[in-house]
Amino acid sequence: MPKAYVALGSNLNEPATQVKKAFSALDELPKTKVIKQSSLYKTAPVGYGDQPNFINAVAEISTQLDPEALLKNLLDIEQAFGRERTFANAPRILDLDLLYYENIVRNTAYLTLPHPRMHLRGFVLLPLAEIAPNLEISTSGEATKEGNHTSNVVKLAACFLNQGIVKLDNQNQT
Ligand code: PH2
Ligand code: MG
Ligand code: MG
Repeated sequence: MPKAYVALGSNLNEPATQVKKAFSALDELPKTKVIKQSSLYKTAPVGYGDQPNFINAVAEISTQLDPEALLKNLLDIEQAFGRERTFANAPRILDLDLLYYENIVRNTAYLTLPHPRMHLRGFVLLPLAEIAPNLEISTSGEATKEGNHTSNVVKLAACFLNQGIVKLDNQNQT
């Protein structure tokens, strides 16, 4: 079955609880199973800084949904959790971003694959490196035929150590 990676993020209404519930919601999607889940990470907000810290994590799933159907299902889960869309990078109950789906490249208005900014985000790279250390990801923004540079996710994650990202252990999951 095709393999995909999904980034989870929350910084409202007990974020750790939201992210744990979201792993279960992913596992309950049709034709989809969660294969691996990263630890939870407490992360400082990136972009719009005046908001609470986030809990971030990454899931590896296997799915028979095509990428567009999977994205639609992720957006439906966000809605079911009560996500309200106000402004870009606003605080949120749940954000589910489709990072990577097999080796599929998409550049449509609805979906860009691989996710064009994941190589710039420590809150994605550290949990991703934990569960998929051998993954090579595009670092050229958009994966085009020419100039598609890739780099190993562990090497990329190393650039973001000591930047306000704390891996939570099993005793300390908030
Ligand atoms: N998501 C954003 C913008 N900034 N910062 C952190 N720490 N975690 C996120 O999930 C996050 C963010 C846009 O989706
Ligand atoms: Mg996001
Ligand atoms: Mg999103």
